[in-house]
Amino acid sequence: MKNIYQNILKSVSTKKKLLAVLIDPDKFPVENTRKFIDKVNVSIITHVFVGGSTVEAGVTSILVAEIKKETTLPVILFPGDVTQITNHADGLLFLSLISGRNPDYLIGKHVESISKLRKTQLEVLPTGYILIESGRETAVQRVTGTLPVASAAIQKIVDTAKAGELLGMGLIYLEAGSGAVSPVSAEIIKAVKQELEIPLIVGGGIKNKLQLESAYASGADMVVIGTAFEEDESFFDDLLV
Ligand code: 1GP
Repeated sequence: MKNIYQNILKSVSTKKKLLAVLIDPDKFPVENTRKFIDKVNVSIITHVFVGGSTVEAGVTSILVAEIKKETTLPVILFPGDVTQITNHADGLLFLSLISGRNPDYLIGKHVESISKLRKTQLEVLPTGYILIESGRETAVQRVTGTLPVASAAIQKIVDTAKAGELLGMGLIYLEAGSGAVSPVSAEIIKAVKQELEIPLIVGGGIKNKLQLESAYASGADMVVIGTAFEEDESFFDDLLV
């Protein structure tokens, strides 16, 4: 039985901070899996996310199967599209882009995914996904055709997160976008956390331990980092258990 969400709740209640490494199948050579996951296994990383805005069909499935061979950490899909759903993973972030007003990414893709999801045992994690402006256009913005919320519009971000919670979502994800120049600000994280009962995920543009700790201190329960590991694997050395 999968219990990814229950374990996240347990961590939040015991104030254990969570860290997910994001692997983008579009950029990650599958032959590097063992070497990369060996480093993940001796770090403070608690979850492996796999996904990207644009990934060739079939590639995710092969990569996830390889990752599962190398780690006991939960592997969770963070899909940009329905084609990235694979039963090799443990769970799926069922993301609804609640900062945007594109019906495809609010509910359309979800309906499309059901015939595929029915054939899997994935634990589905309903997640309110909020894209926050971070200085330049992000892949999520481009692919979804939506605008991020202005980073100064803190009340709007808080209200969007709360609306997601009241709609029954189990997680809220504040996203600055992969490779963002600046991560989601401490002020935004604090304001959202204060209002939420459900766990808060923060990602995008976090490149060092200081930024990671700042996100945690502001109230992030889980942080997601992709680019910093892609660009320099020595970052793992700062995050040893
Ligand atoms: C992107 O939040 C994730 O969806 C991670 O972002 O690649 O900037 O770490 P980075």
